[in-house]
Amino acid sequence: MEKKMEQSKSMHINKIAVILLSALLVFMLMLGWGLGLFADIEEEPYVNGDTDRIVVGVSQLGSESRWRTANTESVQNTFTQKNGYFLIFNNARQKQENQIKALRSFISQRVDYIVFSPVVETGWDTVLQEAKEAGIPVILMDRNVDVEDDSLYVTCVGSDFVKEGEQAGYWLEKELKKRGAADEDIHIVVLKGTEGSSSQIGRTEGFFSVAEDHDNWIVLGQEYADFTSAKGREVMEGMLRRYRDIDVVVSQNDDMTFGAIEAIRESGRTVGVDGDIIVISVDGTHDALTMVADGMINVDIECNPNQGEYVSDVIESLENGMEVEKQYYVDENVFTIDNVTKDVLSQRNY
Ligand code: GYE
Repeated sequence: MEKKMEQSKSMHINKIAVILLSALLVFMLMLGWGLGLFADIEEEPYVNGDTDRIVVGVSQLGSESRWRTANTESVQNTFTQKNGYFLIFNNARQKQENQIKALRSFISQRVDYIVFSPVVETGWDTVLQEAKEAGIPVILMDRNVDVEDDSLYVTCVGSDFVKEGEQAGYWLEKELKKRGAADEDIHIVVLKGTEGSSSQIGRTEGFFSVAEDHDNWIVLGQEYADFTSAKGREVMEGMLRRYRDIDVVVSQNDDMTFGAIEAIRESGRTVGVDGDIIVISVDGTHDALTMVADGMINVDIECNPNQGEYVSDVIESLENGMEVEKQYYVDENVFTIDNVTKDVLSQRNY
């Protein structure tokens, strides 16, 4: 009898514990919901073809710059459940082997589309062939690939990097004329982005195609600085030690520019419109445009990272059986102190 009472007492305690735990669980779920913690979590995992949404596998190359962060946000804000997509996103952290792994995993998951921003141009033939054989259309975003057979991808949505480089050159031409220095010796250093990436290759080609026409433009040095601020600073410090008379820095993205400007100022020299060294940058991020408005960066060639919607337009066309072009360029501008208005700055979300 006593045993029975003890048993029912402990069952009672167990019941209370279960009720309390369940209440706690419900409370925590509601709290999480309220805080929006679950807002981005898909309600059911994607299992090979088991969804009526369009499944897009996106392989992003890394998170080296402000531009890249904005590009990732553009993708994540576009390929949402609300817009009819199921997004599988992977960040390759600057490693081609990670991107190849991600692409293979998208193929084995039988996604509807592969979107990817290749860290470098070469070395993609095999994996893209695998995607083609699996019947999965590949859309390149931002950077391009260099492959034997261009039927391995459907289209590329990105920027005209050669044009960006040329624009940097044309601006310098005009500026030197304006200063009455068109025939003087001009000493230039170039900070280049990730070696082998199409943005680095195109911007270099574009700028040098203009520089070639000017015998008085003397390129003292050109080095890779990986599109990062830390590397831009380090490379610039070395160049300042090596070359005494630098007149112009051409930096292939804003993050390297920030690092370079720190190094220049620490060396006791000044930058920008009234400074010792002319600074030319690329990207047009909010922080850099603020420095253009303050006269610290002379010119910023815009590179538009908001490419998610362009890619989704391409997917929509493909879904409707329409033909798409092999290359789409996004709209871009050139910014100097004369056109970075308050409106431009307030609208810039990256
Ligand atoms: O300019 C830079 C980045 O490929 C256009 O990559 C892109 C470049 C961009 O990290 O900031």
